[in-house]
Amino acid sequence: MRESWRWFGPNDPVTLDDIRQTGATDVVSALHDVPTGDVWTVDEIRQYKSNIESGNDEHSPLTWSVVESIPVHEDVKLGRDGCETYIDSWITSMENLAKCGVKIICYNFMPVIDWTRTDLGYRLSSGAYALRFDQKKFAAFDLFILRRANAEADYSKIEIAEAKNIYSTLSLDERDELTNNIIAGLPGKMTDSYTLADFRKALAQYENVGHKELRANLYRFLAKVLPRAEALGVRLAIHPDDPPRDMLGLPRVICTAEDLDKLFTDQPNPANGITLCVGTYGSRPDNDLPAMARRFGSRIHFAHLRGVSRDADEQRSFYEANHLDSDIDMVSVVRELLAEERQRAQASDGTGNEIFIRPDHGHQMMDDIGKAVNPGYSGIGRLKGLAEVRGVIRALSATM
Ligand code: DNO
Repeated sequence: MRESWRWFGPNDPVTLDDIRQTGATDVVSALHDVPTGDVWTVDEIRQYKSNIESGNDEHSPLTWSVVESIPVHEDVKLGRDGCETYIDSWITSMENLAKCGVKIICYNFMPVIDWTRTDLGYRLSSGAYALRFDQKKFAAFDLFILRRANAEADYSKIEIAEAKNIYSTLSLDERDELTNNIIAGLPGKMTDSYTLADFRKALAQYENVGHKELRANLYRFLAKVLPRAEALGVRLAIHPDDPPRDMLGLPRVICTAEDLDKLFTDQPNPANGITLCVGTYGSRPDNDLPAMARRFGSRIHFAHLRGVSRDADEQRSFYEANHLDSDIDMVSVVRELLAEERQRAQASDGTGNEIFIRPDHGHQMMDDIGKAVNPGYSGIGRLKGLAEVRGVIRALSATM
């Protein structure tokens, strides 16, 4: 298992020196400043990589091993005429990364919005803060702030009444904050930031794009990208839609084991793989994470480890719980990943069999509190998650 850590670049308050102290050996990052659709040049990649790896002679070495993510242009998701140019640029970026030795690429295919939460400072009984997705608050945004056309059709009468009630209790600042969380996006998002008016326009573009069309557009993208990836030894790792279901009238197609079956049936190339984002898939009660880790083992090119705790009365709402204490059986997931690594080692020459994991999102706790951190990407909270998971890995490895 290779322990990696997401780094947002030189402005990340959690620095490369901090990462070294966590014991992680690999960095997960992206050229965040390159506009979506533009090529990542070899020079830019090399410079970024050498920045990450510059202290390696004197300190514990860090390697930029995983890209999270090369954004996919909205025109590709929409299947618009001319989107081939954006697919070609994506492929060129991938080729350039491969030239520099970065060969695991996470990406997603979520229309308009990337990962989404309603609360970025949800207070836990311990005093630490977590991220939360509250379905009722989200409905309040959709129905009464965004006022999306035909949104009522997606909610029951009771849900509309609850959303109205919540909306009326939110202060103006809270409404702004909720809006901002959803339309401006969260760190690492691979979509644009919008004003409310632009957001409505972006959603409207998908009027005639349903699941079938979005899937076809994803598969068309992959049919072009995968043969080149395979030739270069690059492994692609699609990130699931977070939360894993349709939202705001948009189709989402990487949410369940069934979605993954469809993906691999259509595009069986071995370079086609997934980011097993345990917390994302686990925010649906019908996703059995240890079973998914087993079933899609050979397709897991990257894993995000984090837990979620769903509300008892509304399973679509959740907060991000401790890495080991959540609705997800993390120990069993890790056991499956270790078993997969063993199998790979036996089947090959032993190289390239390790699975890259990273502690996904951490709580804001202790000295994280009051600091400007990227929501979900605190230093101490993630360190706690990594340390706990590392303990599980060591203990299981000793007995397997
Ligand atoms: C959130 C992340 C996402 C993820 C992208 C992958 O914490 O998991 O931003 O990086 O969706 O493309």
